[in-house]
Amino acid sequence: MNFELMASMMCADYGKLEKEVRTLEEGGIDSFHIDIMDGRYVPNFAMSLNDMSYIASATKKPLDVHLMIERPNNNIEIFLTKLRKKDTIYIHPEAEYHPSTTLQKIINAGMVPGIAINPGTSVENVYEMLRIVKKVLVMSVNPGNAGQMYLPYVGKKITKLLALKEDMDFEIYWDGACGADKILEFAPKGVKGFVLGTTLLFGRGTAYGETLQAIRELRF
Ligand code: S6P
Ligand code: MG
Repeated sequence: MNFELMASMMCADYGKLEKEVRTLEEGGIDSFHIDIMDGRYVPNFAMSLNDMSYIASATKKPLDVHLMIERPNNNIEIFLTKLRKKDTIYIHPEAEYHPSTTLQKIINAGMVPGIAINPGTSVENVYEMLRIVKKVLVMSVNPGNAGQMYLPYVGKKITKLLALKEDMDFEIYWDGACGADKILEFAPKGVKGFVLGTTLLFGRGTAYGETLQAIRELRF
């Protein structure tokens, strides 16, 4: 089955970041998920521009940059200049007065535009933006931290999005508390990719390559 696996780099070991990137790449990760948090839109700070730029320089794989910041339009040029064309930028529509303007800047820069949808945000609230973006990151935990519990009501929203994705031309990605059970259930339904954090990939005492291979060998 064809699906993508992304590593949530806020969960990595920063004492050996170079090795973390290399091992994940050799283990077959598809892209590096970069959570940027400003301490305002979410009650946490995570990943600096330096972290992001270092990882971009250390890998040829795409970066998947998830902006959990207020008014991303105020700072979007910083990201557009530091990232590569193959990279994705997700914004949270709730954090922006005019999210379509910010998304247009991402498109104009030749990068991949995405929105992240919070557990409490409805598909209807972001409906028009689904025509603009290429990727929709469905959050199955509230944004701000790794290691949280899955919120089961998010499953219904994914069903709604799956019904829209062909006509509106976007792909669906999963972010938060992703275990093998979620991949088994949602990859066959058409969810395109999964962000892996502490639930499945990091801090579990298993080599990344082994975990990634085990996921690829899941029987659907
Ligand atoms: C949460 C963030 C996510 C987490 C990821 C961690 O605000 O956007 O990308 O890093 O959910 O995975 P886990 O398995 O620890 O929940
Ligand atoms: Mg994220």
